[in-house]
Amino acid sequence: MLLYEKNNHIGVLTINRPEALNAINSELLHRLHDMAKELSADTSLRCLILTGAGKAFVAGADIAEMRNLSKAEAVEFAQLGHGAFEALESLPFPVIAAVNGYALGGGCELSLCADIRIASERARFGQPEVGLGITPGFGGNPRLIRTLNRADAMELVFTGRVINADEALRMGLVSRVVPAERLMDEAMALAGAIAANAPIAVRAAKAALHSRYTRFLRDDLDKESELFGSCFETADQRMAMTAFVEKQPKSEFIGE
Ligand code: DAK
Repeated sequence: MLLYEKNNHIGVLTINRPEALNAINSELLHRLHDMAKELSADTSLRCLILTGAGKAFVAGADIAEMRNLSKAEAVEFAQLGHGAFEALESLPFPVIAAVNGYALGGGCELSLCADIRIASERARFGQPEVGLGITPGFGGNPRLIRTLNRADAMELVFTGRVINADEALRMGLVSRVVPAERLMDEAMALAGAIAANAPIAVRAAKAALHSRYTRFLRDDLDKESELFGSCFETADQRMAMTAFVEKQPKSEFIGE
């Protein structure tokens, strides 16, 4: 599920579940958490690139696994996700997300745990959760509101609209868009520029930049888990997720 390589102080971590467009299930969350702990202890690492195998970065949390969760299980799933994502976000060196394709739902949220996002022109971003009867649950709400301007963050979450790489650039969700075949070279060049700088200074800069960004983030994540749980076991959540898994059209939402 995870592939890892390291060369010249730069690590490349690839989410590798292409048959499900790298959708994140609980096993993958455990592996990501363990991997983040391992990487965090590697004092020779100066930068990490995070990407996805195949045509997706990550197409979201695994809807098939999620659809029958109870409210309590959903809160637990959110907490598992928050733990893994926070471990990645708090790695002591810079992390670049090289977004190669779909970054939807939990995938967009995973990319938000990186310090820098660069996108292939084929990348697509979105938080489609409200169309599945739930809220974003892996930190999308607090991280988007810290990353984008308020109107763009609200519009993305409330509409569930999927945006292309150019629109993501306009919103400041990514810092550059590159041709698909150049994505990993550009990510490597960026990582190389970071890795050529003084590692103690770069780690210190990351800690300084994160200080404000992460203030109150934990409170906001706890609030998100609670609200996320409240959407489960509703008729709308069950209907919308079942429709996705069974490849059927959705019925109208009824607010129950
Ligand atoms: N989950 C599970 N399987 C997925 C998946 C997903 N999110 N996305 C794709 N797949 C699977 C498809 O079911 C299909 O499987 P097979 O039929 O081949 O077995 C395979 O990947 C290929 O997908 P498609 O055939 O659909 O490929 P297309 O190119 O036609 O379409 C697509 C690509 C990305 C437009 C489409 O796959 C799609 O709409 N996927 C779902 C996108 C989505 O809605 N993502 C957001 C998921 S909700 C939480 C924390 C976080 C979250 C939720 C809870 N808690 C704290 C509890 C986050 C929620 C989400 O991420």
